[in-house]
This record gives sequence, structure tokens and C-alpha cells, in this order.
Amino acid sequence: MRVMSRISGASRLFLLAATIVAGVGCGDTMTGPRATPTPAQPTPTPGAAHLVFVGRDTSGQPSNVFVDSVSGTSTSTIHVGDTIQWVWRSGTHSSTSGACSAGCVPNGLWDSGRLQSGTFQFTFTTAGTYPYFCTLHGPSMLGSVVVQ
Ligand SMILES: [Cu+2]
Repeated sequence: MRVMSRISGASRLFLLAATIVAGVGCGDTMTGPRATPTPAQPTPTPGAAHLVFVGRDTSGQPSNVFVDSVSGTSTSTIHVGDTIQWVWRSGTHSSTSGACSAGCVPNGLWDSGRLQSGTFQFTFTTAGTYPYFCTLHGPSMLGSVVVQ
């Protein structure tokens, strides 16, 4: 009886080991589907944003300017619902909404913060003229968005 009991115990151990191996095998099988590349996040529609370059003039020289990619000036003309995307190209600048008539005062509509690279975007949902400036260069670095 004792011997039988031991064998029985060993059998149970074997079954346990077999179950673990089977489990590992199952895990290996499950990594198969995971290896399939998952689709990346949907990419934004190209060309949807209206670009304004920050920190280089039209000849590409570093300068404290906003240059609209279409007008070539600091004024961007767009339609209601359009998005402006500022693209940093040189220096440290911000795109901050607000006027500089009596000191540059942010109006809280948008503020990229001071950046040296990368992009910032804002979508204009209401017609009007929106002045903006760079918080570092103040009245010497202005831009305007005209939303029609
Ligand atoms: Cu600046």
C-alpha cells in the first residue's frame, strides 16, 4: 500500500509537470498572434494643417520671425475650421496669442510655451483676426492669423 501510494504521488507529480509543460506550450502558441504587427495609430490627414515656420526667414537664415508657408509673411489667411501648425526651425520662441499694442499680453487662447524644435497647432473655429507674439522676443516677433 505504501509503495502504491508513492507511485500515485509520483504520477500526480508527473501530471503536474505535464500540465506546466502544456501551459508553456500554450503560451508559446499565444505569442504567435502577438508577433503579427498591430496597426499603428491612424495618421493625421496629410496637408490638413496650414504651416507657419518659426525662427528662420524666407531665405532660411535664423531670424526672430514667423513666416507663413503660403504668404511668405507673418500673416496667415485661413478659413474657419482650419488648423495652423507652427514648425520650429531655429532659436527659442513661442507662439502666444495676444496683442503687443501696450506691452505683449497673452489672451489665453493659445500658448505653445517656449520651444526650440517640434510643432504646435491650434484650430480656429471663429472668423476674425488673431494677433500673436513670441514671449521671448516680444514686439519684435509678431504674427497674425486672419480667419475668414
Ligand atoms: Cu522669439
